[in-house]
Amino acid sequence: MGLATVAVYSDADRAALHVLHADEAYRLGPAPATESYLRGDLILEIARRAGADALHPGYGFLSENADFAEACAAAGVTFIGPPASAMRTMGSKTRARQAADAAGMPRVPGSVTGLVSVEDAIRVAGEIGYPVMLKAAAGGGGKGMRAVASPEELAAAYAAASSEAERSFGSGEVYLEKLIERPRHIEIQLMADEHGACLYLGERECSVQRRHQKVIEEAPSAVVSESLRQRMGEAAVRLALSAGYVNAGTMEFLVDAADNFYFLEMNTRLQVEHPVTELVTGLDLVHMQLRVAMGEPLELKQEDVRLRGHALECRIYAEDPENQFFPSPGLITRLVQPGGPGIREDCGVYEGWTVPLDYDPMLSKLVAFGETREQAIDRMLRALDEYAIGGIKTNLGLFRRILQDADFRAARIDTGYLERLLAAADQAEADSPQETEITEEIVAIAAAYFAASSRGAAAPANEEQQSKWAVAGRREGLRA
Ligand code: MV4
Repeated sequence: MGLATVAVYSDADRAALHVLHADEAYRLGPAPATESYLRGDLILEIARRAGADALHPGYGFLSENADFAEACAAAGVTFIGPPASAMRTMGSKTRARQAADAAGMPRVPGSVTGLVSVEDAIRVAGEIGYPVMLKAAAGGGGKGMRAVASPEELAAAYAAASSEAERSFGSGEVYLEKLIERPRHIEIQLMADEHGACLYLGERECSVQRRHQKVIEEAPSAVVSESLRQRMGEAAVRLALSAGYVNAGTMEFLVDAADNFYFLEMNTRLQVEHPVTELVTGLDLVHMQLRVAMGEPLELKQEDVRLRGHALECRIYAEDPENQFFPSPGLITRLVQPGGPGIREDCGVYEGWTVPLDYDPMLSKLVAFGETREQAIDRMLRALDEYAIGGIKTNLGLFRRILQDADFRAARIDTGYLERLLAAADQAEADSPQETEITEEIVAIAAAYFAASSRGAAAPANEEQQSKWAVAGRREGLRA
């Protein structure tokens, strides 16, 4: 588009990759986000100094902050995102549930206003039936959430959820939902313009997660039929239009074993996992966001949106899988990045960069595309083999385990899948601990083996292939 870019950075990010890429960069303040990336006033002061026409809020930080969107408008800077009013409607889960009802969108049974007392909670839970889930109206991402199996547990859970919500979000408002067992987490990507058009751009399967952090996302979902996609997509478009939504957004759903779908909440920003949607739709979502923000109408019609192939994203983090996925920031001493057919890497780091401990330690998003889910998985495994990150601990090894797991390959996944896989691995380790000491002798044997195997043919994946190549090689050798 030929647009110049202006980056902002905190002291911890002085040499971050986004700063090196931008045309200009300005310091915000010290590392803590409250003194830098959450300072809307400083950000808008820089926008004014730099002469920026528009601002992309990215993910996290102020990206879903309606007051900030309004402050941008007041400063004459176009906020690349939805109107503040739509952000406010969706920011309150109870208001979003009321909007869902008004738009005929299926949602999880339960209350659509905050609970006023324990007695109120007991009454509502009795109506919808146990087990139930208490949730924070201002929440999202699992904070202030409590599953409750019986009326006896409800009073304590209500007090705990409400005080956690108060501490985390400054509002103790909680509401009740029926608990959906072993759900899948599936979300619909939307893009709306200022002229009343709204498209659904297919779904993403986000069930592979740990502690409410997504680990692998894919598009399309292996279990969503064309008919389910259309029903979810059309319901999502109806709700978005009724909320006055504009720009990119995502509606999250729980889908149960019988393919019932229930609206959960809406994310009023572009999401980390948007590349998998880009690969299967062939669309550039950020480009569309910019054009929509310039007031242009969407050129596409819904029937022009076609899904092709399959895409997966692995979220690569600086964390230690051997130590409860504890963050592992530090100096990246070596970085070998994969490439080739069907591989896209959206990376935020470089060799020689020190991953700061101040923020979420996501390093990179490795994305694989294939004509089929199986090809996308195999390409991802090949890319993971090529990938090397030195100096820090990463979760790269975890993806190999998941992508080789029979349940994952058969798409038998729900939101509890990864936690079960990790628990099974921990159990196997406890049953037969692998604590072989790496002695000098073992190192010598490994070195000798490596030298011997790399002199001959490298061990190929399958023996039949090996013999064919070996035969061809011997024939060439004899000819020479
Ligand atoms: C639920 C649920 C089951 N029943 N609501 C977790 C985060 C928040 N956004 C919604 N979450 C859930 N809500 C009802 N009524 C199960 C979850 C849930 C979950 C949802 C999406 C992705 C991963 C999850 C992991 C555990 C629980």
